[in-house]
Amino acid sequence: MFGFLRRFRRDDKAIEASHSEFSEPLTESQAEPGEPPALAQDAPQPSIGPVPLSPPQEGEPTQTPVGRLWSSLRSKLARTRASLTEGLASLVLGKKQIDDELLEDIETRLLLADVGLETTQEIIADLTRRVSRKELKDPEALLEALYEHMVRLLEPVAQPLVIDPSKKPHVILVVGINGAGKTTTIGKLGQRYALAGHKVMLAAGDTFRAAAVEQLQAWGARTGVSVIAQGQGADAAGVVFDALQAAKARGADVLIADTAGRLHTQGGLMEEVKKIKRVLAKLDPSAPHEVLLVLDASIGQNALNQAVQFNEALGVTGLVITKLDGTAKGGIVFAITRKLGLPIRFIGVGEKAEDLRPFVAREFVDALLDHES
Ligand SMILES: Nc1nc2c(ncn2[C@@H]2O[C@H](COP(=O)(O)OP(=O)(O)OP(=O)(O)O)[C@@H](O)[C@H]2O)c(=O)[nH]1
Ligand SMILES: [Mg+2]
Repeated sequence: MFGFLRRFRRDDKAIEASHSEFSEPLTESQAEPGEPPALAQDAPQPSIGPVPLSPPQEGEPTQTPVGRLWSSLRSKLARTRASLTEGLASLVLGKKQIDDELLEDIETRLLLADVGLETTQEIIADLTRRVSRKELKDPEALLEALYEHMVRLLEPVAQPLVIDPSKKPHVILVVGINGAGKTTTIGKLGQRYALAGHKVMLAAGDTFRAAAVEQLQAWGARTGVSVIAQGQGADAAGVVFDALQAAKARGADVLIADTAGRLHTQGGLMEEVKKIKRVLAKLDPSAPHEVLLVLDASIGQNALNQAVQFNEALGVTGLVITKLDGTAKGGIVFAITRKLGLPIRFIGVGEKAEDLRPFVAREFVDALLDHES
């Protein structure tokens, strides 16, 4: 069931009932930009028949942590969801037949959300084929098929980052271009693993940018995680080498190494990060155990080329896609998946420590399409 269809139906009923003495005005504040306004929570509700049991809507109080998480991911991905679902309800409801207009509208929305031409065409071709075989009986069934198709595309890459307890420490090397969100992601990851009971250390391997070390130290102080650092201008590979030695000596479970932002076109800087990788392997031949590439979702299709080049140079083993909260182009996750097929470990949906979420395909598509599983 899609929340935007249910709300749209409910609002229709509310408008019909708006002259009733029980009805109260709809409030703007509960609606997200671009979404039809929801009914005030404590207003007497007109009778609209059975409402399916569903997760809470934004703005509703939630009792359980699971409820809070669900509601919050939906609100974090609001921009992409709005661009994918806005106005779709009016196009779907009241239609008995699936027509070309609806298929074209879905195609345009997928393209605008940066899902990418190839993936969009593949999805539309699949839906069209199923319509012509009469497998999809009405527009709502079409949307369900779209939803399932999108989940199927992402499920193979939704692979969590598992900390191997036999590695002491499990070394995570974090790479990416300037401003992608590497240091912030490391701060969030440090907190996540520390809360999970791991002994975590961070290595301040960005010795290039002024204040990079302080930024990591501030995260360490905030989350109670130790940071191994030297000053700005120190040799990055040397800092990371020393950090691994210290982490081994202290029996750390996880070491996460920050690196300076670099473009894949900057040959010298790419060599530097390759060197970091090599020196880690001198102390532990199996390290780094994860090369985590951080990609900024808001830079759209440019992220694709970067990812390919970083992968070729460094053998990326996992991705974090950040800033999905600030963009209407969250469909880039599908384009990245098609191009690379690399495991997506986490998504970043804000600047706070708790705004790093393990990537779960169904939960992600639920939030994008306002779907309630
Ligand atoms: N909205 C939002 N902002 C984010 C997210 N992740 C990081 N940021 C912000 O993006 C900006 C850059 O983040 P950094 O972590 O410094 O990025 P970086 O890759 O370490 O940058 P360099 O070290 O300069 O290469 C900061 O203002 C972060 O707060 C996210 O998921 N959502
Ligand atoms: Mg940084």
